[in-house]
Amino acid sequence: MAIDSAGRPVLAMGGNSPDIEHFIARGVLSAPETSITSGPTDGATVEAGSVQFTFASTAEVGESFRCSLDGAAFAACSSPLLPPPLAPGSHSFAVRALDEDAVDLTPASRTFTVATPDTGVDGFFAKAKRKQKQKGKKIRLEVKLGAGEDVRAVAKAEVKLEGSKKKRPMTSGSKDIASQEGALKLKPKKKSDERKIVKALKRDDKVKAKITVTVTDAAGNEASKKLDVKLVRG
Ligand SMILES: [Ca+2]
Repeated sequence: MAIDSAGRPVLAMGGNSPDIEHFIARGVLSAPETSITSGPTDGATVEAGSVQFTFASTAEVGESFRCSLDGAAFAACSSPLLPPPLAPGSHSFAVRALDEDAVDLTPASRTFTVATPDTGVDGFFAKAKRKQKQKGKKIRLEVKLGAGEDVRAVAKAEVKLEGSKKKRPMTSGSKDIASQEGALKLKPKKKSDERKIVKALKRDDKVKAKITVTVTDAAGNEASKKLDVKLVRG
């Protein structure tokens, strides 16, 4: 085989023969180019467990791949590649194609970040006045709450009147607490309960309520707090 001035092999017969096509395909004349076709893009932040790469190359004969995760030695791999679960933080991925004779000397690579999983509600608190004063014919309980992130909040309560074991439900309905801090107002689910509570307060009976405040963050994590209060005539 003849060698040209640049050190490349040339075919004596020249022209566009099938032999040349074969030579190129075998990587003698050019190494395959590798490309990453899907997966985390450069600089992206992704959820742990969602990382998967697919890749392709220009190799035509005997294509295979070698992958490297976080700078480890290149090892045989195939597309799609689903790496083991990655710890939160920065990661890098590189892949190079090989064909029968040559290896891609310029691997395709991506650098990305795996997000810290959201496993809880940040900085949640809820509080209520121990004595909740009631005026007129409406019964209302109020709680204050907040969180270090946006949450959806709901408060529910069970009211017990002196001398009765019956639980009379109150609820606030759901509310978005996006400004870190907010309040929820609860009212009785039933008008008949509201009337009975008003009457009990007029008699100065003991009226107690157990409130449960529940918040849910954007990732679906829940936190809740129970608060014991008394209802008094105000
Ligand atoms: Ca959270």
